[in-house]
Amino acid sequence: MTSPRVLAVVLAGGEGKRLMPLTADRAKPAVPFGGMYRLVDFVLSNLANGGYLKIVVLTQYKNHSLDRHVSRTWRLSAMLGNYVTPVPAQQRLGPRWFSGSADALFQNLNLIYDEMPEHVIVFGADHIYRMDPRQMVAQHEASGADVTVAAIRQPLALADQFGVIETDPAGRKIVAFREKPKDAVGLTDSPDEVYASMGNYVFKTQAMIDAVREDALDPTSKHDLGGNIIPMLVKSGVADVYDFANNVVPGSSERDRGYWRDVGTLDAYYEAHMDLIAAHPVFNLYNDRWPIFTGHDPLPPAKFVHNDGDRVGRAIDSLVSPGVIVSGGTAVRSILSPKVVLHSHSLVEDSVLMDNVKVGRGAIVRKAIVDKNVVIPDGARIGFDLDYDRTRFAVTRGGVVIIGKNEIVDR
Ligand code: ADQ
Repeated sequence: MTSPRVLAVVLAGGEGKRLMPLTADRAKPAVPFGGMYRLVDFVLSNLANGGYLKIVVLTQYKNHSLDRHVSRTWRLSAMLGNYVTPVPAQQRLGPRWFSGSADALFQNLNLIYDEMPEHVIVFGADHIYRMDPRQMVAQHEASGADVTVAAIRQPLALADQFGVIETDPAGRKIVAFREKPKDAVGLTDSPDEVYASMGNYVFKTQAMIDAVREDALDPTSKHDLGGNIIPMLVKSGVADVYDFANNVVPGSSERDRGYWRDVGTLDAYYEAHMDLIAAHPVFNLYNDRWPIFTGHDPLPPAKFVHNDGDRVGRAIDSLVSPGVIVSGGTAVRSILSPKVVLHSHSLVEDSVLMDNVKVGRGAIVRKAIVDKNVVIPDGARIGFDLDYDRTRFAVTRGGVVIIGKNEIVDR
């Protein structure tokens, strides 16, 4: 059997308000992650590894760095008919920008007509995970459903952040879908969990076109996929669930199977980083049978210098990117992005330093996320006195200090 023709649409218009200040001047899917990546690289890598190489990326808010990253990094062979194309909201129909995700699809129906696929994959761009989308498409094709929604068990306490799914007893057909309900109840076999939509869908093309067109005519609709389109298709009785627990990615291990993180808040974003640095991480960046692709300017290798007297240039339980110079400073349980410099006697612990952060002599940084280009002056203390830090930076509920891009830091 030949594979069906599939077009992939990546929804990358999220504003990411809860990730402020990291989203002050970049869209959420463009937020850096894991030293070398941006959030959007995870979904694009999943699609590319699955062989889905016709991809449009719908962007919206503050899309400059996102568009630049996608068009520079994700250049596929046009000769073979492959593409990853960012489509900014301004280029779409009419004077208004689109509102919800269903409106984004509606305004881009021309891209669907151009390609005439049999199925349309619509995936979000805000998650850290590995998934083989071919397995979901195969189920969708075999069942003949109009839409198949990927789902994962999540804590009941988080139900109001997700689309919550109820299935028939066989666990296949969706009988109810409620977007971010405040009164969700747990699963019968696990009262502290709900079955949550991952915001990843596979549609039969015509079913999707009909649904978003009908929705566009409804003045009361929020034009949201989770809030409007999926409930509409559930009512017509042709919506199925795809259980992410059944997805097996080549090269994955028992440990990292089923890993999926919604990094919607700063604490979740921080925790997902900490997931990377354990000796046997629950999310393994080193699975080369399902690589996470990204792109960077060519940079020299990371360098560790000055290990004399009381100075030590070293990194322990950390990820260290190209272009980093650890010059007589120490990093522990931290992520150092390209071009970070740690000067003599500095100490960085349990922290995420983004591109080009400079840590001065004797400075100490603890449990912090430091955005691009920030200079931590000699002798500064970050993450020691959270009351003081709160007067100058954001500090999360979990006690993580966040220093925004280009912010000036005093000692
Ligand atoms: P949310 O993430 O809250 O819930 P939404 O804000 O619509 O829903 O974002 C979904 C995806 O679409 C994100 O990747 C976002 O970047 C993007 N997006 C949003 N509006 C867009 C627009 N106008 N144009 C382009 N892209 C846009 C969704 C589902 C829930 C599900 C969670 C899982 O609605 O049912 O449980 O994802 O995290």
